[in-house]
Amino acid sequence: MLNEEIIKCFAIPNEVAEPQPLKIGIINDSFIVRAKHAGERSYFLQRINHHIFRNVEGLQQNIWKVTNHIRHKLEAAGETDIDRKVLTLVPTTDGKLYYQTPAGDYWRVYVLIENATSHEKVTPEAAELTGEAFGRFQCQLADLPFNELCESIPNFHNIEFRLQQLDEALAADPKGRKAACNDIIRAINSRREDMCLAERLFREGKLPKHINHCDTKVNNVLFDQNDRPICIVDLDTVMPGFVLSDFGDFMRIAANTGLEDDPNPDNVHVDMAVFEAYTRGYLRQATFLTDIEKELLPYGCRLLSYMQTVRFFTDWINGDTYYKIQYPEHNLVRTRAQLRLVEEQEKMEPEMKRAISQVKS
Ligand code: GN1
Ligand code: MG
Repeated sequence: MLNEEIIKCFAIPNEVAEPQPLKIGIINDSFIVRAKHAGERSYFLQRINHHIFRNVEGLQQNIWKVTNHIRHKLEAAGETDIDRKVLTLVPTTDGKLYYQTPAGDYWRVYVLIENATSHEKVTPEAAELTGEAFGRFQCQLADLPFNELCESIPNFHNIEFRLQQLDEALAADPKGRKAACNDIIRAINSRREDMCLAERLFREGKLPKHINHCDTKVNNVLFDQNDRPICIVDLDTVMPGFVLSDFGDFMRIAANTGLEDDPNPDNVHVDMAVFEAYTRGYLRQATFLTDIEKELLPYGCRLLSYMQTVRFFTDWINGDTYYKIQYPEHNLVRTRAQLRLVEEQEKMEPEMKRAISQVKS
């Protein structure tokens, strides 16, 4: 089916031009659909990667619930320009949240947010505003019962499950890569118990779950022309989880002086300026946090770096079946860079705690 035929299946009231491909993201395919007449709405068409997101119905329901919930909050607060502050899904002509082609592909359409940009790197100033944006996002969703959403990728941020996947990979060792990785295996094993703390606290009823974004990278925030965050995007992984996930995943990427896949782990340190700035912005908005959630924020940083270490390492052992790689040892390099980040975050934990306590006072 041609993309211009697909777009006709959605309830778009105005005349639009042919979809044009956009080079963003590595999971879904995205297209921009411009209005034919000035002053009318343009749209954002996406093919959903249903190999990764197997429950497209559940995924789209999640996005629908979350965006409507936020929209109602913005309306109640008397905000203007709401279509720029929350994503708007456009249903199909028969009222569904996605269109499935006869060939079995899944498509969805959002209203395009005009005159907005995203950033890959973050300055402390931008980190503070981004912290506010994600804090506000979580706060807006804090009264939406977490079990109203499904896990669009089951056990996505469940470290016990990720360790089990690693154990299965190591037992099979399909590429014979295990023998050369004893140092990594030791480093992962020595931290297992500590890293499963959050899941244990949840089972004991001590740590709550909330709705999380689960992909809190800086490039998932749209900024306006004055470089102020306006809208959180990429809602595919919005699902129940610990607030630690969103805080920790942002810090994993942004409060790191090195790269996620830095070939030289010595470049990897915690960027405390970014950590402090994001924390300041985040805590200003995330007023719903319980004491234990606040206390565990530095732990959340380690947890997410550790989880990513385990996920990259599992993919290395499995023979690179999940993450796209740019060179043969990429997943091993990623694993070592993330493991170093865990070690650095362990060292900096007292500093992080101090920074958090200063924000509170
Ligand atoms: C994937 O594709 P991207 O960059 O949005 C992954 C995240 C990982 C990240 C590591 C659905 O995200 O969980 O943290 O790679 N997303 C999925 O770079 O697995
Ligand atoms: Mg993503």
